[in-house]
Amino acid sequence: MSVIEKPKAESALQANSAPLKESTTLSELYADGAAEGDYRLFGRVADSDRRGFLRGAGLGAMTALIGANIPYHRFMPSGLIPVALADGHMSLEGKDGLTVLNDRPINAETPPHLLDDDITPSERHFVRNNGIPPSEVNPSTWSLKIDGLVDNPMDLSIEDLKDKFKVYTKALLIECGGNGRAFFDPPAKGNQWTYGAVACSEWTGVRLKDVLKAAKIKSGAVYTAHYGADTHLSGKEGKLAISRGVPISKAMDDSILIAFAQNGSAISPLNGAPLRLVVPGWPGSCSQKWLRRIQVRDQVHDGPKMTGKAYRVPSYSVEAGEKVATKDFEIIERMPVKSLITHPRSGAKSGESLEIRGHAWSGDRKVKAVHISKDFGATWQKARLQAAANKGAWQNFKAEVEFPQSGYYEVWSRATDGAGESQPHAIDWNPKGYLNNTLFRVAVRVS
Ligand SMILES: Nc1nc2c(c(=O)[nH]1)N[C@H]1C(S)=C(S)[C@@H](COP(=O)(O)O)O[C@H]1N2
Ligand SMILES: [Mo]
Repeated sequence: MSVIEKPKAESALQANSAPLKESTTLSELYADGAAEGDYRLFGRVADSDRRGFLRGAGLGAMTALIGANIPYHRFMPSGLIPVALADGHMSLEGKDGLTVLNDRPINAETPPHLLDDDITPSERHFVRNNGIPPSEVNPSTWSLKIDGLVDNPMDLSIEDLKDKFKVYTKALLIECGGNGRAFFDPPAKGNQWTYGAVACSEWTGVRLKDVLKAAKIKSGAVYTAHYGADTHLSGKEGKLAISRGVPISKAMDDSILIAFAQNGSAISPLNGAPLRLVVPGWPGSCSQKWLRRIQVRDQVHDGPKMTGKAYRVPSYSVEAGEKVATKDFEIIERMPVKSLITHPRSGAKSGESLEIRGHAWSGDRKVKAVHISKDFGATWQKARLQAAANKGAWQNFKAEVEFPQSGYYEVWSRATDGAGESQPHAIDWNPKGYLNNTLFRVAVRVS
């Protein structure tokens, strides 16, 4: 195989070699052609020994994008767009039917009708990546470090976790703090999640609480700090994509797992294999994937995406579009009460009666009732609401709706939690588009 030519426009690319913007998508990178795209994305990391093939960090990034090793990578020409990624049609390894919002890093949500199962299959669990996932993970050599403000720091293999601690399997909900961001006006920057940055898989692992107890937390401990094995989009050594934590009191919650299995099998690579945290009901960002280290701190964590405006909202309600000083932001803790209709899908045709199905949740709280309306909120009927499979899981609901005549209807769902909070018709705008829990609507055509 011959060495691939340098891209025609290389001098221009070099002249213009500002660091890649985090928001640049694959399709944008490849807009000028394969060689140019590859050079932009992988070229600078492979530059030192640039023989026209992918290697090193460039290869790692490519492997992560495809979600599999590339056995013949040494023959893979630089400038070749893997057909798996070609034409902007991203087929995500191990995922089924997800809508890709951003391909660099990979972010994909699940259409509501594909979330109909009580337990979300791994192929349908959304993906939210802030950086580049590790390209090689080996569960048998993986280790988790527990350190910081503890008397008994530990390095634990996955086998150690299984041997030393009680293993639990729980259905646990993960929802991204930015789920629903697409509906903010003026728009908020970031992934334009609609409804599907939420899932409830069954996770198997050990309780964070038990592990922290074994590490013997010292007095004065305030917060955890979570670290994963993914790398920053810039490729800079030691630069973290995201590192968040929770207050120690929250870390002691029975429901939080350090998980090594998802739905009875290995964790999906894009969902953090081989080890991740699952902190149900709090912003998904607390649930560190590819988990390598948990540090106990004597102050609130200040890692990437803990400070500034990330996963924070103004501490008072603001006008749409208003500028808010950074000091007026506070960390998001529990996610608000919410419901999702998973059957029928919006736009469905129906006869005179229709079964409505969905899920409802409210971070750290029970949902007390779900109400359904077929008349734009004029009247509401109570849905049959199940208890959660366990604390930290969503609750399923069903309702039978009768339509008086043919025509266009909207079916709305509104959950109310144990503290009496209900989903609102509209929520206060916030600069980064977090916590959108407005009531859920599907369109139904009755004929
Ligand atoms: N290491 C690591 N952990 C991470 C992230 C990440 O980018 N890197 N993203 C977080 C965010 S913002 C969310 S919403 C959840 C999403 O989990 P999922 O991708 O398994 O759906 O993972 C969290 N854990
Ligand atoms: Mo998130």
